[in-house]
Amino acid sequence: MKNFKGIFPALLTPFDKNDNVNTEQLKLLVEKNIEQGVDGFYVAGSTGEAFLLSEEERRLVYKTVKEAAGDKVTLIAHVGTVSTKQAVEYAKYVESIGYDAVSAVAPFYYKFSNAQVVEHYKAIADSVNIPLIIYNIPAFSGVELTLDEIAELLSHENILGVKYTSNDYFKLQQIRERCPDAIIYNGFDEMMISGLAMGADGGIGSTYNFMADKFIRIHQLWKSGDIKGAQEIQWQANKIITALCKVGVMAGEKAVLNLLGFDFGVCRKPFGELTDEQIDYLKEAILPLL
Ligand code: MN9
Repeated sequence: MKNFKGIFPALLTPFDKNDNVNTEQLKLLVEKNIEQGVDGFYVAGSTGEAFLLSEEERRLVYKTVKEAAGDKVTLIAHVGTVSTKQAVEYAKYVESIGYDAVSAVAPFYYKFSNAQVVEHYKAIADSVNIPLIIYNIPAFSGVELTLDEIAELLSHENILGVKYTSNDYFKLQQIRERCPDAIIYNGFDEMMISGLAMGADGGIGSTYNFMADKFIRIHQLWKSGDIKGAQEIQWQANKIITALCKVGVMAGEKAVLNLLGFDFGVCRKPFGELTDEQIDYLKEAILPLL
């Protein structure tokens, strides 16, 4: 089994002038991040605008990243959808093209019961031979599984861990204590060291797309016991994340990549395009800190 610990950019999806997935740019980003030393990628998640992609486009993103990364790093495909059937279809597809794991946000919109959400996860885990990582993001999904429910899922032989995107770090620590073997990813980049302090094994994050080096360093310093050093870089990264939050995180990240020479286009509607003033602001606020 591949290494699941460490730093995993949640890849953005580039769009070209005609609003089609720009596979060349996606490959370039994958290559650049591998050079920086990331441990793997989280593909077609929230950051990748998964819910704004057609089925065909999502499959194209999975395939493109696999082609670019080969077997060099660990690949986790986000296969989450509202429908269990559809999530299982994506899971089978990514398994067939060589992904190392699947992950899924809880099914949302219809306010399914937690018992239904648990069944959804088990159905995905049972459908493939690669492990499943639960994507816990209550602020977006509206689903808050209890500690007992998360622990029950993590006891399933094919459920490996949880991508934990929440401010409730007490709960992260409780998951760690109950499930010592689970892989736990910190989800909010701006609180990476909080996650590590409470027992996370690494992080999956959107800002890593263009500053994975900072998070690799935070993780290394943390592991070597240099907490002060890790904190210093976290604070630097947070100046950047503060600027991104002012304009919209994903739109801002694409704009930063464009300023760095990529051609990532803009986020899909209903996300809006940034104004020239916003892009100038990002240029001044972020580029000197990279
Ligand atoms: O889970 C990302 N969450 C979302 C990962 O995109 C909703 C994070 O990387 C955040 O984008 C980042 C900025 O708040 O921490």
